[in-house]
Amino acid sequence: MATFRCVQLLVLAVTAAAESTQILQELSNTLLLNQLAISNLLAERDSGVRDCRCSGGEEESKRRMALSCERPFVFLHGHCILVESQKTGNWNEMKTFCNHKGTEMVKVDSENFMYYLVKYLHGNGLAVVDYWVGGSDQDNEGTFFWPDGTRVKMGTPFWGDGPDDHIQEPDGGAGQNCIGMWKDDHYFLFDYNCNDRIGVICEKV
Ligand SMILES: [Ca+2]
Ligand SMILES: [Ca+2]
Repeated sequence: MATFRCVQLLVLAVTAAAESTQILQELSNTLLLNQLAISNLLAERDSGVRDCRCSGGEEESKRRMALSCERPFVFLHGHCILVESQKTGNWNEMKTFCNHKGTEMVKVDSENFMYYLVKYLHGNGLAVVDYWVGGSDQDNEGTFFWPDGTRVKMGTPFWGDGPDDHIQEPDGGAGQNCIGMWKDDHYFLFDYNCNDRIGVICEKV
């Protein structure tokens, strides 16, 4: 009888231990899932997805783009970009460079994106040359358009000013029809002569 009681107690102990193990396992799984969720949120915050104040469809589109944006491209504040600092060329040559990679020259029409873009250049050893971006007024002097046909926003905070005259760009008239980001003026936008030879920033669209 004593032996049977011992067996009963042993079974109860084993059962309790098994239940404890299961509870611990469930707690561990919950912890792992929470950690994963937090790391995903942090990654989204850093990439700018969570900062996208856009409709549900647009946010889903940005999310898909973030997932498909693979090296050498980087996902930066809702844009999948490629910075080319080694190869330089005139505006048309560098437009072709981007097009051959299935991309367009970058559109910089959000101050937040511009902030993260310039920060990225400085933080990754890329603040070494000027860069072409997608805007130009080649087709209609004085009216600049991005590759997607939208108007380039003028004035502050996008456009820089000349170091000598302090007149805000664009200032080149018919002699300067292509937009670049000028290193020496903190990468603000400038209208350049389209034949200047500088780097380029491309963007998947
Ligand atoms: Ca012009
Ligand atoms: Ca200019």
